[in-house]
Amino acid sequence: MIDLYYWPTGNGLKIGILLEELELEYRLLPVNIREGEQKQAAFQRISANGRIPAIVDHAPQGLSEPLSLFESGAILNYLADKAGRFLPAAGSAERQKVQEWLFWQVGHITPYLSQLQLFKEKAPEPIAFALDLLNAEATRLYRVLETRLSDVLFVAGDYSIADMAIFPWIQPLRQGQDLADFPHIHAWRERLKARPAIQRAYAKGREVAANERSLALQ
Ligand SMILES: N[C@@H](CCC(=O)N[C@@H](CS)C(=O)NCC(=O)O)C(=O)O
Repeated sequence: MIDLYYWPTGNGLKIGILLEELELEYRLLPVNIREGEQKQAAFQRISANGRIPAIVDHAPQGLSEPLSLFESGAILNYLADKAGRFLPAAGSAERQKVQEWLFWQVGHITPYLSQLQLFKEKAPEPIAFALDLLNAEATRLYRVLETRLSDVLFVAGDYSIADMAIFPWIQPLRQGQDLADFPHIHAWRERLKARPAIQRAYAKGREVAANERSLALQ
């Protein structure tokens, strides 16, 4: 059994998608980050950085004690390896491609797009310097993804945890982007939206907090 400490944001949804794709048995444990529950000591014993998502695997292979993990990239890698799906075998070039795009998502997409959303949606007054910089970076990142998807159907070739990490963060309306300018991203996104596992993950997210903006698929 896997416990998923979760809120339906971009980073939470990534793990929900993978667990649904893998059809592993898991328990969704909401951590209401809008009410500050991520600051509670009990949660921070599992997630030292005080952020969702985090997991506890109560039956880790080859270990006698439960294993807890935080950081969405580490969790995606761990679960995909545990199930032997959506992440090619160690030592293969295909695995390195998944890692390349997964690290790109964790290192660029989440930090810049989350800051853009923060400055657009939460700043008490518009700060032109930050908005210009972050809008330009968002467009640049969309171009990187568009160029890649003009060559391949999924970012690392086959559908993988890298697509699952990127998908919840592509919210064009919210991020001031027009997918008419990015037809390959549009087609990739429609392919992913049609996957039953992704639909189930979003439905579970809506049961937890229907108004979370990351759940909007426009
Ligand atoms: N690098 C982390 C980022 C996690 C993260 O930023 N989580 C957000 C929700 S998407 C959070 O817990 N925010 C609560 C807060 O800012 O206090 C990961 O990939 O897991």
